[in-house]
Amino acid sequence: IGGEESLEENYKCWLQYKSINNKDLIQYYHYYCSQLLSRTNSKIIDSAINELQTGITEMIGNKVDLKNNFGEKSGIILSTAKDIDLAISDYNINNSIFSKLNDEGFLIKTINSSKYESGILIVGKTDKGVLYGTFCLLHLIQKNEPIDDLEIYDQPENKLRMINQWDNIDGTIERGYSGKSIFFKNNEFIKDKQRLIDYARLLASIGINAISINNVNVWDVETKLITKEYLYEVQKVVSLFRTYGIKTFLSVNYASPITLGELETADPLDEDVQNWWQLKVSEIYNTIPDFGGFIVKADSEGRPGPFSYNRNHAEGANMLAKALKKYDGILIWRCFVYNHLQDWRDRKTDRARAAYDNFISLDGHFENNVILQVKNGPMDFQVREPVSPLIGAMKETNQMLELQITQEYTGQQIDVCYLIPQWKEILNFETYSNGEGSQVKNIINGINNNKQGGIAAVSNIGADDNWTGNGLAQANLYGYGRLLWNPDLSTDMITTEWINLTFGNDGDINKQVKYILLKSWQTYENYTAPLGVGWMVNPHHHYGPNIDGYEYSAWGTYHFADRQGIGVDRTEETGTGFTSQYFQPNKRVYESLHECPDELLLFFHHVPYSHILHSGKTVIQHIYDTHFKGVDQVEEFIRRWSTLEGKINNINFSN
Ligand code: GCV
Repeated sequence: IGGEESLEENYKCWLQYKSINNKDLIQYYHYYCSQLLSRTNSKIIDSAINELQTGITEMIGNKVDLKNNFGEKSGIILSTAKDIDLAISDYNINNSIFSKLNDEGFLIKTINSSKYESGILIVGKTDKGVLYGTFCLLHLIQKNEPIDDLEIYDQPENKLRMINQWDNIDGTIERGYSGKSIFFKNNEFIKDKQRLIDYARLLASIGINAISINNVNVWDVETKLITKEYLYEVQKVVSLFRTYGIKTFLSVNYASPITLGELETADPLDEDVQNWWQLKVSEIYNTIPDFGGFIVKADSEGRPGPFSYNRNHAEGANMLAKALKKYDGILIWRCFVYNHLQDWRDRKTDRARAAYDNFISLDGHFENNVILQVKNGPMDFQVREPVSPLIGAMKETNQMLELQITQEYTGQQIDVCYLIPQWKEILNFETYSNGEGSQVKNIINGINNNKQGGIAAVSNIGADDNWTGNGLAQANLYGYGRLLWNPDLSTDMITTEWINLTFGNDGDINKQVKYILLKSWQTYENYTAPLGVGWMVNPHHHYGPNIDGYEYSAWGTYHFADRQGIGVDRTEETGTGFTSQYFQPNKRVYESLHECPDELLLFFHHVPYSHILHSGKTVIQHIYDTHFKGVDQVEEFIRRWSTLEGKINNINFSN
């Protein structure tokens, strides 16, 4: 098991395009897909054509010819809505539904016309829609589904669907567990771009439309990415992603004018600083007219920011946003701002409060091309945290959600931990910020409220042959894209899709892999940090277990366990008052020892070990039992996975 074939399969992820063996099916697909024509010319549609030619050829063994007309036979027709006459009666297209689709939406329809070209029509509102429709059709074929009566309308439910790379220009990746960067090496851009093209294909196939290519911790060399020295290389990456409908962003150093040695201050209210950024931004857009914009980590974990000049974060962000606005650029400003030099004896300061406390009073003060990027929880991507109370609380400000695909605190791609169930819970969380119906997914998408918005997540890929170190972690990247496209897709459906596209349609594989994936998040929680306690990891590298790893440190991440009890009192009545940042009834539920859900108990309350949970067990018994249960569950995973030997080529699914 293993060898060349599995290497290639691992690399292809969910774009396997495995050949279909059933002769009847091949003939049937051949009937609809043996030729191809495009009514629209664009680079993005060229990517769709390439993908169709590769994918269909590999799956059904026949070359797909690009034609100007089909003659008697049928084929695939690509077009944007404006380049095709949708009113043709043979097409029988409900024009009114189509006109309601957003700019990235598409229609796939099987047409049997006697007068016009017949076959499968993929019409996008724009060329991006055509590309998304193309991947949708290819996935249907890979899943061996019928295509003779298709009528699919689909569109993304989030405006910005973004990936954040935490890649450093020396080739390392902060919190990366899958090898080195595919972008950079030894302070240069990697010249061979094949890996990036394949990454762009993977991302486009799940609907990702934006990427930032360097770490939010922007060190000295990376600061130069916005200078002549590197801009030309940035432009090459932008052009490559552009052909897959993906906008490219850069993380920038707030103190760039100083670090680059051109000014002595980075004060956002200083005129020289403002002019410096305006010139810088115009230089970037002169080179790269469709550049996405900047992402900024300011006043966070030692990075520079407006606080150094006694300016608030609206003043800090707006200065950059104004420079970008002229070019329709977006400024993504992270809310991960907290004191990382805390005294562990001080129980009044609460890191969980920080994002809200730093930003809430600035609501309505940001330029309309600023989007605040808020981590899903108030701390930092723990296996279990409540949803950040800042989400929804800033009603006059654009917000987007930040998730972490890379498994920094969830097993570092050594342990299996499928995060889709966690993300579904977050997206469905009812904030009550505007009464009922204010779930996270409705606040941040930018669609329901006609604002800018969406979701970003820290990538889990690297230069490993299988991209993600542990092959099962590919499912997190796949599921991330699918959830961004439509947060209402069920976990079960996304998981089945991923398994079928990656491993084929075998019933046993489906059953066992699904079992493992669906149980893995809770299993990981069981054997690491139950009841919302968090941080049971070794310092710096964050792979556990270490109960007191962060207890007597400056990072603000404590569990306050002693011989009497455990947990952080974040109530308004006796604790840090963090609970008061929530809207009712969430505030009441978290404040109350009796109503607080078990899984978050130690996040909100300090209790004796003998405290009885809703489950009827004491806290200490729960901690014992879950740890033993977690180990049993992992053993069961191993047992089930080994039953697939001989069925999965790439059973040694790690590098
Ligand atoms: C990029 C956590 C991580 C850091 C990361 C930071 C952030 O603290 O451990 O590696 O820095 O989050 O999100 O900025």
